[in-house]
Amino acid sequence: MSGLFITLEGVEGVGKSTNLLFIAQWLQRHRIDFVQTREPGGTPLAEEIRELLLARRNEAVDPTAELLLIFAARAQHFNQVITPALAGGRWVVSDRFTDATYAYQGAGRGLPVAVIADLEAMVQHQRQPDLTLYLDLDVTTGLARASQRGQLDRFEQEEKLFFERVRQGYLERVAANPQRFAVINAAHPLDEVQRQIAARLQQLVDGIPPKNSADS
Ligand code: Z5A
Repeated sequence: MSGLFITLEGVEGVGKSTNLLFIAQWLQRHRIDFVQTREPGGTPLAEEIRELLLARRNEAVDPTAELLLIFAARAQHFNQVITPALAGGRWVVSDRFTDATYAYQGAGRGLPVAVIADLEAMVQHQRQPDLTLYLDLDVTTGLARASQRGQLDRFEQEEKLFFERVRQGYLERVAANPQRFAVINAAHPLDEVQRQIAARLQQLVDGIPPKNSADS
């Protein structure tokens, strides 16, 4: 039996890394065999591409070059890690996946959705995550949380308006795919956020589709 594919999405500082740890512990407690991974990245080559993408540089990065690098990393990750794990019955939990491309390169950078959709079809065919946990938070709070970390990477240097567009892009993805997304209100205290995540995971185990409300 194929494993299930879970992705975690959201703008800067919503708490993806923090909650990925919680999800890993939840799956371990429920004796579910899983692979924890991330995008861009997840294989040695894809991690090298991640470094290229995140590095601050004097040369402006062309948005199309950025998009193609992201999908190059994704092709490697999808074919070398995600697909074999799922085929072997393991679950896959990924910190970001293609929804991030629609949000950052589509809504954020203004690249055409049709181009992203073509690359998506080429790389992952029809495969979509079984559940996407979208952590929603206002951009000001997210950036304030993220700013507690060290030096900003190339994406983190973007202006607030860029992240507002990204958040809007995510919300449009949620509206277009209500059967796949579970919206988690990341403004709540961490224990409440994790209570909501655990409830969604339990629904997935029980075969119940998400209801897509931020405060259930
Ligand atoms: N990118 C792209 O452009 N296109 C794509 O297709 C893909 C990615 C796949 C790297 O992603 C960049 O790649 C990303 C978009 C681009 N850049 N940006 N921006 P990343 O996921 O590795 O980087 P990130 O977005 O900066 O995520 P992060 O650094 O891992 O942040 P986070 O995981 O969302 O937050 P956190 O580190 O878990 O939490 C931040 C702080 O908030 C921390 O102190 C926590 O303790 C605190 N926190 C967390 N939850 C709470 C709650 N509920 N209350 C209070 N405080 C909290």
